[in-house]
Amino acid sequence: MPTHKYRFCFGPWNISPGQDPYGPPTRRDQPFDWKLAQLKKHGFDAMMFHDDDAVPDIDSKSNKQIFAEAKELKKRLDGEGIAAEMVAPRLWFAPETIDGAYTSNDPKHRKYAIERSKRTIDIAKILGTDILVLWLAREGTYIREAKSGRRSIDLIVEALDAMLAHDKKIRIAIEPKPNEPMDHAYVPTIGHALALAHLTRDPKRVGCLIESAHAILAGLDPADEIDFACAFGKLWSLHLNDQNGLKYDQDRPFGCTNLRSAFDQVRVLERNGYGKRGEFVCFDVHPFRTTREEHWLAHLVNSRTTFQRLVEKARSFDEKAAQTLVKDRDYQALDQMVIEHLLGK
Ligand code: XUL
Ligand code: MN
Repeated sequence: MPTHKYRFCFGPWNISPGQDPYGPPTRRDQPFDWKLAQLKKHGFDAMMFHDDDAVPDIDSKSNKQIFAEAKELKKRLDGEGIAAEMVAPRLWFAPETIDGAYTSNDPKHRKYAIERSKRTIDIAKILGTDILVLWLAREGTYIREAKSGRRSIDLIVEALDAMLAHDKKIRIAIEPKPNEPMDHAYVPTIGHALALAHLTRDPKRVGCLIESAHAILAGLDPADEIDFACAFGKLWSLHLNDQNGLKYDQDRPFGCTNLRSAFDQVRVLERNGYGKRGEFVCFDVHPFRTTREEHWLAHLVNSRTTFQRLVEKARSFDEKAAQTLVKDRDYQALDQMVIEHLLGK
């Protein structure tokens, strides 16, 4: 099996202060500079950005100010030797996106969402990445009768077309999630994301980002989702984490709940040569609420360690022996072979 080195990243939101809907933060919030220093100190290669991680209070700033601040950030990143992996418009916070962004029933709010997405593309360009990530957080419904599903698809395609036209180089990676904050999202799986690409003006520039927890929430196997996206050459980014069943989005450390599923994800990444075309392995994980400040980066470092240990496991897995068992249709023995391999025998 050909080998290569992986490059790792996370976002500033992954060093979170611990609040949940039932209680306040348990750690003091830290400024961006501290987070960047932590990323570097722990040997990560790149940072992911929401538009307002890159340019705080973006809605109150002129384009001139936005571009100047993005350029300033680019200088700092270059100085630290840190790449920007992607930029994503945070289209779920502003009053304009209460009823959705591209699918809002209010045309003024749809316009706001598209304009903000174009600014995000400009920021991505300044930061030196051609990846725009779209987590379509509020593109869905709280009640089925509030929107037309068909019209919503047309509106999402219209918005994607406006973004593709705004910049000839930008690639859009859609990050599907089936629910939360919505009851049902319009783009819940990788199949939906890649089908949408074909309705746009430039299908080649619309791909996807897979998050393990989001696939699990859709009742799907993250490894199969990875294989599906790779069959189309469309896996442009990745949020590895874990999720214990059909609950709220947990963003647990990679491998925390289901080590075998984590092994399967790493195995298909290896098989598909993920990372060889410049893609990064990102961890969209959060510290537990109970985590003390002195252990604040542990969930990220541990996720990377688990990933690297599983790369070794994938590379040392006896594929020939496995294929013999497949040929004999002895899946019971194959099952035990995987378990013994993971247990270290
Ligand atoms: C939400 C989620 C986001 C995106 C970035 O569940 O995963 O953090 O990854 O917008
Ligand atoms: Mn994510």
